[in-house]
Amino acid sequence: MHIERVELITVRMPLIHPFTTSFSTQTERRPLLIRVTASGQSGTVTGWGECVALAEPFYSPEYLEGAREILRRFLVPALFDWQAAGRPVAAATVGSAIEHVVGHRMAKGALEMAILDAELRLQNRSFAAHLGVTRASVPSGVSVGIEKSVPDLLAQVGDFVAQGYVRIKLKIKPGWDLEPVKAVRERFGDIGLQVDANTAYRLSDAHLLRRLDPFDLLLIEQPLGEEDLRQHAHLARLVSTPICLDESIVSAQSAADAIALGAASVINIKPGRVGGYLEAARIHDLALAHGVAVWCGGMLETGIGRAANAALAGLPGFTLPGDISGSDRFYANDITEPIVMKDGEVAIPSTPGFGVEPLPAALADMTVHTLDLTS
Ligand code: OSB
Ligand code: MG
Repeated sequence: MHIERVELITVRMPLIHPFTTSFSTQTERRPLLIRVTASGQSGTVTGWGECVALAEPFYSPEYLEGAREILRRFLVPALFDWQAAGRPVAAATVGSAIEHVVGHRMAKGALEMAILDAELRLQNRSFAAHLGVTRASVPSGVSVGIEKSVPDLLAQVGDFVAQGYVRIKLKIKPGWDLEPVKAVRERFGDIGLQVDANTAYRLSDAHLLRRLDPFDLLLIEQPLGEEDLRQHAHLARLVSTPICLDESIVSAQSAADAIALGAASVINIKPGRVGGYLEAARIHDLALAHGVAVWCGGMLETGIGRAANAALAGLPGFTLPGDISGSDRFYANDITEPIVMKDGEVAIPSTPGFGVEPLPAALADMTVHTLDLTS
C-alpha cells in the first residue's frame, strides 16, 4: 500500500446535553479525524481514523492540540520516512514505524486506524471479517453523566431505559455516589447497572465504596488513580463489587500487570487509549485467556469510532455490553450516517473497512481546522 496523502481534520460537534464526569463538564466534542489517501493494486481509497483525545488533558495526558502537533511533527513524517525507505506500509507495520516516539497512544492509534481502514478497503474486506467476528450486532450500553439532581438523573436514565439500552453506567464522584445509585436501583429494579469514578476516590474511601456492595452493580470502573494498580488490588479485597480498570490500562503490558496483581477482574478496552485496534485485540486475547471479562469503552466517538468499536466488541471475550450507544445519545447530527441502537443492539457494519465515512455536507459544516501533511 502506498500512502499518497494524510490530512488532519478537526471537527466541532455540539452535545445535545452536557456530559459531566468527575473530571469535567463537556458541552461539545472536537474529534480529530485523519483522512488517508492510499493506493494499491486494486486502486485508490480513502481511509478514516478518529483520535479519541479530549480537548483537555483531564482524562488522559493527551489532548486535542497535543495530538495534532505530535501527528504533524513526528508521527506522520515518520510514516512517510518509513515509506520512502522502501519499507512496507500496512496497519501491522505502523506501530514499528512510529515506535521511537514515546507515549502518545491516542495519536498513534488514530493513525493506525486510518491506515487499517484504507488497507481493508483496498482488500474489499470489513473490519469484522478481518477480526473473524461473525455476529451481526452487539448489545448497547449507555454512559450517563453526573446530573444536577437525582430527579434529573432519574429522568435521563428513564429515557435511556425506555429506548431499550440494556445497561446503564452512572458516573460517580465523592458526594454523588450512594444516593444516585440507590435511587436508580430502586426506580428501575433489575437493570444492568454499573458505575464509573474516573479516578475520583482513594483507597482510604474503601469503607464508602463498600456501601455500594448491596446494589448488585456489574462493576465499579476506575475508582482509584491511573497508577494505583496495587491499591486497586487491595481495594478488590475490601469490596464485593468487581473492580474494572479504564485509565490504568494503556497497553497489553499494563493489562498483564493488572491481571497478575489482581487489580482488575474486568477490563474496559478503549482502542484509542491503548494505541489502536490491534493492541485492543491483543488485550482482548490476553484477558480471554485469563478469564477476565472485557467490554468496549467509549470516548464520545463520531460514527467512525462507534462503527469500529461495534466490530471489535463482536469478539468473544466482550461479554459485557459496551459504551456503544446510538449517535443520537450524544449528537443531533453525527458526521456519518447515524449509528442506530435498535432493540438494545448496535449493528456491526459488514461493508469494507470500518464501513462508514463522513457525509461530505456534514464534514464541510463541522470542520474547524484542517492540515494537509502530504510530503
Ligand atoms: O471514563 O469511560 C470514561 C467519555 C469520555 C472520557 C472518559 C469516559 C467516557 C465515557 C463514555 O464514560 C462515554 C461514551 O462514549 O459513551
Ligand atoms: Mg471510564
